[in-house]
Amino acid sequence: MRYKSLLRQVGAVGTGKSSLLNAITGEYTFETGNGTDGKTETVRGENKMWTLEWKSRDPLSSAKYCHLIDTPGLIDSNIEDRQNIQEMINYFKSLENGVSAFFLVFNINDIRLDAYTQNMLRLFHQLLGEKFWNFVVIVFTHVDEDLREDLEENIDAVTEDDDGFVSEIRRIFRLSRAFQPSVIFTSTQNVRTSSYTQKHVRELYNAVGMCESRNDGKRFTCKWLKDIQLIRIPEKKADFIQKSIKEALSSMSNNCLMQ
Ligand SMILES: Nc1nc2c(ncn2[C@@H]2O[C@H](COP(=O)(O)OP(=O)(O)OP(=O)(O)O)[C@@H](O)[C@H]2O)c(=O)[nH]1
Ligand SMILES: [Mg+2]
Repeated sequence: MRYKSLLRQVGAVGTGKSSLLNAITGEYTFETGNGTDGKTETVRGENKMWTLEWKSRDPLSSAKYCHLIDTPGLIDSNIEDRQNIQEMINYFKSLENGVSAFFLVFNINDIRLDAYTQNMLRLFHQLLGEKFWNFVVIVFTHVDEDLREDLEENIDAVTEDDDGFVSEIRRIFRLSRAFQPSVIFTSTQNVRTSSYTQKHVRELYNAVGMCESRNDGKRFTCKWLKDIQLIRIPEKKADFIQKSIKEALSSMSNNCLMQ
C-alpha cells in the first residue's frame, strides 16, 4: 500500500502531540496524558486514515492513508540520557522511508521556544540538513473554540512578521526569508462533533499538501537517511544512528551552540 503521507512530530511534554494525531484519525489511537507527566514513553507508528478528508471527499481512495508516528515529549533532562538516545534511534529509524511533514507541536499557552526544544531542533538540523525545514508544519494546540478570543494576543505574538515565532526560528537557525512554514492554530478536542476542530484539522491536512507541493511532491530524505536505509542488520543500523547522534551532539557543543 502506498501511504499518502508519512508524518512525524516533535514537541515538548504534554503539548498535545498524541491528541493531535487522534484528531487526525478520529479515534483514540494514541494514549494521552494529563499534560504534565510524560505520557507517551516510546516512539510508535500507526497506519491510519486521515478521517475527515476521507469522509468529505474521496471515499474510495487509499491515498488518504497516513503513517503517523507519535513521539514521547522532549523531556527537559540530559539529551544524552540512555533512554533519550534509544528513543531518538527509534525515531530516526522511522524516517528512513522519507517524510511528508514534520509537525512541531506547541501549546498556545506556552509559546516560548525553550532551550531544550532549540537543542533538539539543532540536532535535527545537524543530522538531516537544512532542507528538513522545508517540511516543517508548526502546530499550536489548545486553541479551543470557546477560548479563541482570549488567545488572540498569543496568536498575534506568534504571527508577528518581524518579531514572531517563525522569525525567531529563522533567526536562531539562520534560515532565509524563504522559510515560510504553515502555522496552524487548532483544538484537538471533540473532532467528531465540533465543526470548529474539524475545520482546523483540515487546515493541517492542507498544510501537509503544501509541504508536498513545495517540494515537487517528493518526501523529505537526505544522504544520512539513505545511508541508514542501506544498512540491513538492525543492530548495525542502531549503532550507526547512535554514533551519528553522538557526533552531532559533540560538534554542536564544540560550536558552543548548546545553551
Ligand atoms: N483543551 C484542550 N486540551 C488539550 C488539547 N490538546 C491536548 N489537550 C490535553 O492536554 C493533555 C496532554 O495531551 P497529550 O496529547 O497527551 O500530549 P502529548 O504531547 O502527547 O504528551 P506526552 O506524550 O506526555 O509528551 C491531555 O489532557 C489532552 O486532553 C487541546 O487542543 N485543547
Ligand atoms: Mg503523547
